[in-house]
Amino acid sequence: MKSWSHPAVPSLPGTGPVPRLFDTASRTMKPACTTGDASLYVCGITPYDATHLGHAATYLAYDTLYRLWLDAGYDVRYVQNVTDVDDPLLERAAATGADWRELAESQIALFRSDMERLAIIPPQHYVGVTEVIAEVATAVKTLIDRGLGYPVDSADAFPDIYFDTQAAAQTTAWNLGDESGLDHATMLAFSAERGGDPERPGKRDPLDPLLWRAEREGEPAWESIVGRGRPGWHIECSVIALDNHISSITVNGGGSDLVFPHHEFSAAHAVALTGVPLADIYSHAGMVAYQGEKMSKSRGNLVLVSRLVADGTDPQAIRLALLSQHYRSDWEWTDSTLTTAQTRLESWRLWAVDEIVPDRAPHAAAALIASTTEFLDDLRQELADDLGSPAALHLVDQRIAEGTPATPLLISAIDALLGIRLT
Ligand code: 5CA
Ligand code: ZN
Repeated sequence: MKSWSHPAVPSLPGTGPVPRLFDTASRTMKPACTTGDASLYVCGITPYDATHLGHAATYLAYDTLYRLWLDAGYDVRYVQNVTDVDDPLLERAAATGADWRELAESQIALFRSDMERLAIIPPQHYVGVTEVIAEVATAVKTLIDRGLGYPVDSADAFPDIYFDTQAAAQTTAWNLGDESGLDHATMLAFSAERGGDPERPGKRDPLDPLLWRAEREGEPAWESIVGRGRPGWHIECSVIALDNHISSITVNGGGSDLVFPHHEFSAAHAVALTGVPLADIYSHAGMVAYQGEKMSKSRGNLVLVSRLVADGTDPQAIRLALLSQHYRSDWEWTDSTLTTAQTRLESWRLWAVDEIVPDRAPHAAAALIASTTEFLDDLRQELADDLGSPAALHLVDQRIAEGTPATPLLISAIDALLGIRLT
């Protein structure tokens, strides 16, 4: 489906360092990409209640990674999905009397415009699950043929198809916990909370996830080689990622609420289909909370980007507010997060007004070039260290306070690396 428009990203002299990123699977910091081509798959929205600040924070984290890759001279291939058919979307549509397709379409449109306002670089491939039904069904068939998918009968439908976790652990290169590293009790709890159905009778293992849901009355369904129905959630992301990347993905990203079961089983399905790991790095953004709890559609404690903008907030201030928190920490949005960012943005803009072009100040040129170069190097280093955006913002504050003059290069660097346009 249509993505959104690309913000202008100035190119900077020299090249930035290879960014290092925390990998959930190995619990270590890893260089994100050691070849010239970087690829990124980030789990996209389920299109209702978009775009809240939790979503925005997660997409901004991977936008920062993208910007660092560009600065390091990489070609970047970026794929993002849209879960445009799934239980929560259908439930919301039913509860509000909306047509699920119209709900999805309008929310995707809102998401696109919010991403544009926030200057988030778009994926080259933005793919809805409804666009890849046949591909998912083929993957499910392959898993069945390999003894990794099995039917579970239900009273009111044809059988659903489940993934056989234990068979996969015995016959493929994947083991349960490879990605999440969680203990079994936590996996069971997360499965129940996050879209799984550990209590469903007839499954071989309570953790086995749904690959294909057979048609139910009143629910959307598609004809396919595994019968009429629709895709399960995790296989959707495995298939969209595998279809759109040449080889294994450099970084598979999303919020930390996806560590288990979603990313564990997306990885499992991909290994079962291809024999190779889905990604080099499994990266997770922390959860943004509001009023004491995780900001989530189910709780309804949402601060929407579009609402803030409609109330007159500068989207650049929202961006700066989100960048002021480290992407991996869980944190709470408050009014002061925003007012601090607004004050900061004003002071940076005031600094930029007094821009000095080195060529026009020959007597001071050498010192000016030296201070500019050092500033740029430091900014690159802070960000390359696990997307250290709070440290990067403090660095800018500090250099401004010390009287470092604003040069065109520094203004471009803040634009290219932080997505903050000052002039
Ligand atoms: N469609 C699935 C992924 S395949 C999904 O989780 N959709 S979502 O709309 O619920 O979330 C979209 C993205 O925002 C996911 O990466 C999710 O992990 C992230 N996210 C959701 N809530 C928050 C939050 N409160 N803080 C940070 N990130 C969040
Ligand atoms: Zn996903």
